Amino acid sequence: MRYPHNNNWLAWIVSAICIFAVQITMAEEEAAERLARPTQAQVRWQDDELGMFIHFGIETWQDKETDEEPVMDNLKLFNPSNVDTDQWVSVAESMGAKYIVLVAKHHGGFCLWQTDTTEYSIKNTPYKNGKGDIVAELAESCRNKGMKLGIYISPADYSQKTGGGGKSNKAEVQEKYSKIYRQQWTELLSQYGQMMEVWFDGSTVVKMDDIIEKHAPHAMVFQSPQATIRWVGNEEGYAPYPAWNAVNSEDPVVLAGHSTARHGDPDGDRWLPNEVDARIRSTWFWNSWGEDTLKSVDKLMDMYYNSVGHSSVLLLNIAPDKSGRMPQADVQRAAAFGAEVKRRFDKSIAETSGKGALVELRLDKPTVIDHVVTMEDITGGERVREYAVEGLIDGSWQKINEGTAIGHKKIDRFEPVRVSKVRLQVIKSIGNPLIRKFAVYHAAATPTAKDHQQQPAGYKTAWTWSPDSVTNQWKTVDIDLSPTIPEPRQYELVFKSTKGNIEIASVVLVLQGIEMPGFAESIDQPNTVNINITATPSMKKGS
Ligand code: FUL
Repeated sequence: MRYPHNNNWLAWIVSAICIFAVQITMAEEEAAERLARPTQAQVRWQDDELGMFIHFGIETWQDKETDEEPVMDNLKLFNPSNVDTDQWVSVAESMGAKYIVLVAKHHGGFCLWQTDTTEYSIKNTPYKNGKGDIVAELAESCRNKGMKLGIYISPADYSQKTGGGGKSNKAEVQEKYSKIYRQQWTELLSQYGQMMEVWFDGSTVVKMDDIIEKHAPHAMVFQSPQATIRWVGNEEGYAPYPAWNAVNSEDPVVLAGHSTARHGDPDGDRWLPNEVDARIRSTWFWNSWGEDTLKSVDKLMDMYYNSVGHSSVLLLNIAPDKSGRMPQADVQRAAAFGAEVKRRFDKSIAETSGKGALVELRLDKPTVIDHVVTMEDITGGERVREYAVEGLIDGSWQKINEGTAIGHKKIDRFEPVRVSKVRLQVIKSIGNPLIRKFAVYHAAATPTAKDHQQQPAGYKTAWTWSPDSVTNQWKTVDIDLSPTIPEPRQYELVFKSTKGNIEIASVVLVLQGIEMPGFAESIDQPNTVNINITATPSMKKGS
C-alpha cells in the first residue's frame, strides 16, 4: 500500500486494523480447525439421508413385537410362501432410500441366516426345508440393484437369556453369550459381502471393536463404544432442533455407546450424527391389524422435515407380511412418500454455494418461494451457530426465517413470499462458514404447526412419587416405571418433593432384572434424571 507522506499516521492505523483483523480471523480459523470433523464414510452416510429398516421374523406370525418365549416349537411358524427380496429393494428405491438395514436377529433370538451359533434359526423352520437364508437372498438383491445393506443383530437375546446390551447377571451365561454374539457378527460380516451399517440396538457390553475393525472398518456403527452414529432418542421420526452433530468423547454416555440427540454439543470433539429410526405403521413387525395405522404422506413428510431437515438420517421401517412380500398398501405409501420428496425438492428454482457470512442468490425475476434448503460443507466441521434467511421483497430486505444449526442439511419451510433475491446471513459461526448449498424452492406445501417441533407430544413425562414417610437419611427406593413407559424412548424422570427438600444421590435403571449402568443420567435440571430406553426386549416385563 502507498500513502501520501502527510497521511502516514492514517496508513499506520489502517495497517494496524488490518493486522488486528487478520489476527482475529486466524484465531477464528484455528477455533474452526479444532471442531469435530466427520470421516469420509460419515459424510457419505449423511448424504444418503434416507434408509429403509426391515423387521421380519417369527414375530410376523405371532402378531407381536417381540418373540417373548423363544421355544423351538415357534420355528414351525416361519414359512413364508413368496419371499421377494427384489421387491423389498424396489420399495426402498421407490421411497428414495439409499440403504437398507435388515434385522437379522431380533430380541427373541431367531436368526434369519444359516448360523452355526444356535438351533433357534431358519435352518429349523419349514422355509425351503431349512435351507433358506433371508440375509443371503437380500444381500444378492441389494448387490444386483446397487443398494447398500446394513445389519441389525440384537444384543439382547431372550433365547440366550440376556437382556439389553447383551448383558447377563450370571458370569457363565455372559461368557457363553459373548462368544455366540461375536460369532454371529463374524458370520454376517464375513460371508455376505460388505455391510455399510451395523446396528447394536441399545449398545453392547460384548467386545466388538476387533470384529468391526477386521470385517467392516468403514461401516456406520449405531450405538456401542465404537459408534459412528447415534440414536436420536425417540422412535417417532423427529430429531430435535438443533440436533448438533458433535458430542464430547469423554461424556460417560458417549463412552458407553448410547448417547442421543440430547448429548449433541456444537463444540464437541467427536462427530456422531443422529439416525432417526421410525415406522411407516405403528409397529416394527407386520401384524394382522396394522394396516389402518399406515402413516399418511403428510405425516411422513413431517417426519422428513424433522429428521433429514434437521441434519439427521431417517431410517424408515417397512415390514414384509407372512407371504414374504411387503403389503401393497405399504408399497404404495412408500412410493407416494418418495414421489412427494422428489416433487418438493428434486429441482430447485435456483441455488448457489459460498464461503463467508453472507451468501446471496439472485433470481432471474421476482419469484414465489416457500422453502430454503441450506447445507454446510461438513468436511469443515459444523460451523454455523445462528443464521437468518432474508428475501428482497418489493425492494427491501426482510427476514423470512431464522435458525441455529445447519450441519448437513437444514430445511426451512415458510409461507410463500415473492422475492427477487435471497440471502443467507450467518450471524454467529466458528470460523468462516462453508456453505455447500443454498437453494430455494416453490413446493406449494403449506407449513404446519409441527414444523421445527422440538419433541413429539408426550416425549417428556414427569412422575410424582409420594413415599409414605420422609426421613432425613439416604434411602434406596425402587420405583416400578413399567406402567408409565409405553415404548422405547428417552424419558425425563422428575423427582418432586411436597415436603422439604430431596436430593438424588444416584439412579440406576433395571431392565428385565438387569442393572443398566449409564442408562440413567442426572441432567442439568433439579432432581431430574434422563433415561434412555431402547432395545427393551419387553416393556411389559421391564421394571
Ligand atoms: C427398539 C426395539 O425394541 C424394537 O423392537 C425395534 O427393533 C427398534 C428398531 O428398536 O429399540
